[in-house]
Amino acid sequence: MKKLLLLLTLGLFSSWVIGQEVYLGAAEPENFNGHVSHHTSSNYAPNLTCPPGALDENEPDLTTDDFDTVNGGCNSYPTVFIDINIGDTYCGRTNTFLFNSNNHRDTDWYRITLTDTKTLIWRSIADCDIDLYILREDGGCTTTTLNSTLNVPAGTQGEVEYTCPPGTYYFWIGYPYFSGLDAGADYQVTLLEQTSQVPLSDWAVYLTIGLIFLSSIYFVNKSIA
Ligand SMILES: [Ca+2]
Repeated sequence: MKKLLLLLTLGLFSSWVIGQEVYLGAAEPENFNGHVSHHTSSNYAPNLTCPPGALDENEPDLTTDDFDTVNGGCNSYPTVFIDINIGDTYCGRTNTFLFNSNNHRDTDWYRITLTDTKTLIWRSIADCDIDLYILREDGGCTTTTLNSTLNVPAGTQGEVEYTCPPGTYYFWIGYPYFSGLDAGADYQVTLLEQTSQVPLSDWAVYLTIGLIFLSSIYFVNKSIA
């Protein structure tokens, strides 16, 4: 019964996202034509080490017929997310596995609720190719994809950015394919806020220009008097 509910959830979710021309699902879709052999280039040696202060995703690699009970987001039943804060870095893993003899991938969903508008950056580097998405939650698992970057190569930093009004947002990371990564790979992902504060050095320039301008007016007036 539990598996049936999960499959129903996956089926509903998959058909919705295919209609949106993005695919966030864990199960390999029937029409998937990605290049499975395109994953981690042969000369790339996994080398990520988790930086000090980073948080642990705490999800073991999924194996045959496993449920994602940590952060499978809308691919899990019931849905489950990791609530992330701005400035957090998570060290995690992603992999591929079989579920009901079908190809599946681990998808990791992080969530934040904003009370004011912020420009957020979803940045990652991984020991395998990855996809990144920023999604707006429009009610449960009805979502709108706001930005994405696909097939970020292993060992390369990728990021997506979006100016988010108040609301709830999902930040998605996962392997672009559904097989070929059963041994799993490490990733690091960070949620950052883009600030537009004027650097201190720029203020010094503006102040100098202002003083020159005021001095000019003073001396012009003095010479006329
Ligand atoms: Ca994971």
